[in-house]
Amino acid sequence: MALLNHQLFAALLLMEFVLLLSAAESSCPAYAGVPGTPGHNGSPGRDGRDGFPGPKGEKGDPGVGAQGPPGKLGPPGVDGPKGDKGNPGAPGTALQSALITQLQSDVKYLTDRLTTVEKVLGFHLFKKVGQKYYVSDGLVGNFEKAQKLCSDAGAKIALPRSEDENKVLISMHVALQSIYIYIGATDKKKEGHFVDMSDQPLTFTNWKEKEPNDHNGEEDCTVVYKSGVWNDINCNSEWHVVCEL
Ligand SMILES: [Ca+2]
Ligand SMILES: [Ca+2]
Repeated sequence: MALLNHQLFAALLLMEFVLLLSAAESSCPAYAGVPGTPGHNGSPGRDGRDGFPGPKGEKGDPGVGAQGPPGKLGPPGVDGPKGDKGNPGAPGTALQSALITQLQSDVKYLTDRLTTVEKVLGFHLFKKVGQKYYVSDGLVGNFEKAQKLCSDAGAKIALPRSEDENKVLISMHVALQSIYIYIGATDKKKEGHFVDMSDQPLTFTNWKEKEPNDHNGEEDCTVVYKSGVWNDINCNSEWHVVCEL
């Protein structure tokens, strides 16, 4: 019975559908009716699946980073070749030239004095008077030997040029225990005309009374006594040798 009702209901529903369809297909226009109000927005749908990877993008601009700390010191380089000689310097001022000349003079003076002092220190006995040194090794000889001993030492045979120098030479007698000391004055070239070893006239003399007397015509050399007075004497006699620097 229920199945029959159901079939009947379906048949009626089909007839109504056919009638509606034929009405729609007829030439007679039908009234459209008033549109209904829009319905409410529905709830958001579910998230879609991930899409496929897009194309590769363009290369970006260079980045601008902060400068890093300085690196470690590298190993030393190899010495380069020697440079060319420089140009001559500008001429010095007059003051500089004067200063250089003075310094050169001072250096020469000091060098000469040092050379003298080194020679002095080569002798056992020496005494200083002014800028002069009297030196001796206590040797004895004739005048020719006396000259050679002194010249071999880069010195000259002693010759006092002043009272002070004569006094200091006398003081050598005490140390040498000598009677006479040869001094560099002779009249070999011209009798009675005593000169120094450079043939220059003597600027200081201290002859003993009645000397020089050229005793027996054989006295052309000179010695100094302990008292400081001078006497002409035979050049072959042997006396103490004192040199001067
Ligand atoms: Ca003489
Ligand atoms: Ca004499």
